[in-house]
Amino acid sequence: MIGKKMEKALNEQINAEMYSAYIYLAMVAYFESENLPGCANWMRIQTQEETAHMMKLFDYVTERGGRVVLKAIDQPPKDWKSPLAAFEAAYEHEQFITGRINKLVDVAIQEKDHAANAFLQWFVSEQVEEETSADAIVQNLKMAEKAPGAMFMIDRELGQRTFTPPTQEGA
Ligand code: OFO
Repeated sequence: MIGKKMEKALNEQINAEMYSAYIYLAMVAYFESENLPGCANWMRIQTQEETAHMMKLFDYVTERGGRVVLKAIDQPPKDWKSPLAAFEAAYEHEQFITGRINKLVDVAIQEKDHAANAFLQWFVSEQVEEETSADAIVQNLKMAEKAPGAMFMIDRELGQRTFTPPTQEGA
């Protein structure tokens, strides 16, 4: 059975993951409007990943005898001043989410909830990947600013990304 404090903290993270899905969905719309289908595809996959993260938390709370309570999702921004600015915002957002995951682990430790701590370790590892992948694209886009045609190549590469559900990643 999950404790009330852990249940509340995980419910807040469910909302945060939904916001993550929402902000990346707003980026899909932005990139589509900029005629960058590859960037839009990358963000579309990111939205699917965030939804999967949310469901992973949802199922855990339910399995542990807790109650999921959904709250309103904040409105994300509509526009970014450049593709680089959008990916920088994505990288910053992932750093924010990493901080939230670390605080959730702190709650699990304080509450002596070893099951929640073990469950959350998947998210700890996932955040390393989330930050690394967003930062790599930021670095590529920074280099592309000085190379004509590079944006086309990056967009094409980002168009190759496909979605792998977390359950197929050994989690
Ligand atoms: Fe759910 O990892 Fe990104 O936000």
